[in-house]
Amino acid sequence: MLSSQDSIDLEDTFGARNYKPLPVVLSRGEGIHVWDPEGNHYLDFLSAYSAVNQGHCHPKIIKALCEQAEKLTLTSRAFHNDVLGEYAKYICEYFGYDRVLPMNTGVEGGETAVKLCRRWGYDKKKIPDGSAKVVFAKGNFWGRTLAAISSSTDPTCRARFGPYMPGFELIPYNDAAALDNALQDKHVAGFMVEPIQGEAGVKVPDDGYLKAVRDLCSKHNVLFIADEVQTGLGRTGKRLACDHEGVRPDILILGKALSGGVLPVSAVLADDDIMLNISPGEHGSTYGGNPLACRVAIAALEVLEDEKLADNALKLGSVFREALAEVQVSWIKEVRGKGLLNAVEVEPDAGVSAWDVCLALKENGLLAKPTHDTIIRFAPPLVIKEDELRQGLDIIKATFRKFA
Ligand code: IF1
Repeated sequence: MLSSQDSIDLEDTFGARNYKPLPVVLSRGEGIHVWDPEGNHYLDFLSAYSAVNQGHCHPKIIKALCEQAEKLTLTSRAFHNDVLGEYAKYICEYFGYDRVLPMNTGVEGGETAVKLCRRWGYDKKKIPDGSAKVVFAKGNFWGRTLAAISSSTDPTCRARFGPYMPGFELIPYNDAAALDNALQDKHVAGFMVEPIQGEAGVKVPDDGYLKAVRDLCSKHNVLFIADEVQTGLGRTGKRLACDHEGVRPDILILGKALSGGVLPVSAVLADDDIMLNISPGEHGSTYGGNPLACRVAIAALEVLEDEKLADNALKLGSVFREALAEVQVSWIKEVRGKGLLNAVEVEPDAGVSAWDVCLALKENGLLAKPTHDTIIRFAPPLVIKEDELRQGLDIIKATFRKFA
């Protein structure tokens, strides 16, 4: 087995330099635990950005993967396979939609949602062909494709990749009045929004915002597209983050933990009135709906339900935030989040770097990563037990105090 340094050196020599990872190499994962090649243990408090909600290498999901992998992995959609129909029924009944369009990565889910939305705009809302608009919230992140970065307000994601996709409009997040105003435009087909903005730094909107989004989209005959790629599947303490306000999006985008971190699986769910405007041959992907992904996704969704992971996230999320609220260090600006999607914001001029804090956390056996320089996201797998969470909190508090 390669040493940590060997792995880092090889990556640095032969890999693109599109990331700056924390200086840690992971070689084994189980539940909330990960180890480096030298056998050093860490608590994973990032969960691959909420793709490993079920914990690393969950036995039931791995079993489903291995059994299917020995039978049939990919047929393409040129032919049927004997798993997609079963999966489609399962996930549609699980979330209460008429139909699912299976894709692979989260951003493909977003692209699919925008295409479905524009097509519905032309076919059902009678927007003149080629002039549909989709509204997004400033601070959004839904991936790295040219369409996704066209709606981005983050220069790191967007700069010097133009020209950009036309027909995208931006309004402030968590601002119902701005949304009401934007939706007056009859060419607007949809509003795509994260119920909690993950990459922006776990930005939790005011209670009632999602309800306002739902009502305003209905009022203006605009599709409410919920990007639940990061917030969905139990992460915020409910099956979907939209469930906190009991709102039902017209288009639901899932990804990440839909496969329990085993392979890329994403899905777009919608009712017939939206989904059936795309006819055969008008959209798809080689791997979309492959039998391996479908088997894994069924197992991943079953685990969420069987192990009541959303309830666990709701309960332990409160424990986490209450414990951190007691930590008396001057440089903490705010502790915020919902369920087990939480963040600590560092006072910008406190002279404490979130990166240095994360380095120290790693030295103390806990993995987290900063976003936007001053925000440390904490998102352990939802299978974490209270005593394990308190172990993590002990590490976090002790590390934070070193920066007091
Ligand atoms: C990276 C960020 C998180 C997402 C939401 C769609 C997607 C993502 C809400 C696209 C993906 C990932 C991308 C990954 C790191 C991670 C991330 F830091 F980039 F922004 F989670 F916050 N919608 N987020 O969060 O899904 O195509 O990646 O499967 O690009 O570094 P994807």
